[in-house]
Amino acid sequence: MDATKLERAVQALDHAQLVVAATGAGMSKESGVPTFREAQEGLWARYNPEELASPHGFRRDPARVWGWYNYRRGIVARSSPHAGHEALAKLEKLVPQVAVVTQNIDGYHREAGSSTVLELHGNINRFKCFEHDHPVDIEIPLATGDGPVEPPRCPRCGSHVRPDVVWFGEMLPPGVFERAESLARSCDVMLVVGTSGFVYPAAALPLAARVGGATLIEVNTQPSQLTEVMDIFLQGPAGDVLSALVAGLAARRSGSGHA
Ligand code: BV8
Repeated sequence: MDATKLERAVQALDHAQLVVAATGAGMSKESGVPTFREAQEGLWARYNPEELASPHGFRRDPARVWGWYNYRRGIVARSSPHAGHEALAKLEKLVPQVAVVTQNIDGYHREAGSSTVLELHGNINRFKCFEHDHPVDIEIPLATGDGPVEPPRCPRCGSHVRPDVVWFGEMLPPGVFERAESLARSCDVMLVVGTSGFVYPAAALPLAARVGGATLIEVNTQPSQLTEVMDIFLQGPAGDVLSALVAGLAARRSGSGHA
């Protein structure tokens, strides 16, 4: 990791009132959760993820899609947030306001202690019914295999239960993106962590931050679709880089005697 770039990033954080961390699947990779496109391991290698994560994919074969989410839910349940999630939670003690805007559905940011988390694409551990979005509060046994599983039925209307996540072609939860966009436009620093920048409207948030005059800092193991609009690109895994950023800021503060 480039020490000069890291120092520049720490300086930007040191002067920030509001920091927004925009995170994607790469944020959870070191927790052992495969990134979205890599989730196609084994049985899932032959399906297009945008096919599985879609209403028509579910309508066409509810058991295959439900089984895929069971398999992913099992991975999430058997793992936990890593040092990078914890670093973002710690950042709240060093910066007046921190908001996490995540594309991830694993709930790890809240679990690690972040207090303001916007889940743009929902949560894999929340359920609703397919036909009427009735919230469905059920305990789902953790998947043992990764094959198709017939989804349960809504107790109110009898339609299939589905994960309460945003599928391709579906609108984001009302108000969530608008709030994320307004935070992006007014933040001083946006950390863009572990996202390839392919999926909209999430990928538009760094552009909104840029328009708002924020310093854009990307943390990724490789360049993404967004790297060219970044002010600073810190190449490396989220856990290492975010931990180094927050440690650098804490050291700067204790060294200079700031509170
Ligand atoms: C919508 C929940 C209005 C489900 C997800 C043509 C052009 C532009 C847009 C569109 C288009 N056609 C259709 C659209 C809209 C579409 C879209 O963007 N499609 C893309 C494919 C072009 N968007 C939608 O449909 C959205 N809704 O627009 O509503 C509307 C309504 C009707 C009709 C039209 C429009 C809804 C999108 C939400 C879909 N749901 N997730 C689930 O998870 O199962 S998306 C899902 O995939 C994730 O949530 C995430 O958003 C995305 C994966 O992207 P990333 O998170 O970036 O992950 P990825 O694997 O791609 O990259 C990982 C990155 O991490 C890499 O850069 C890698 O280098 C890095 N990395 C790896 N290891 C590490 C690391 N970085 C740091 N540390 C590491 N250790």
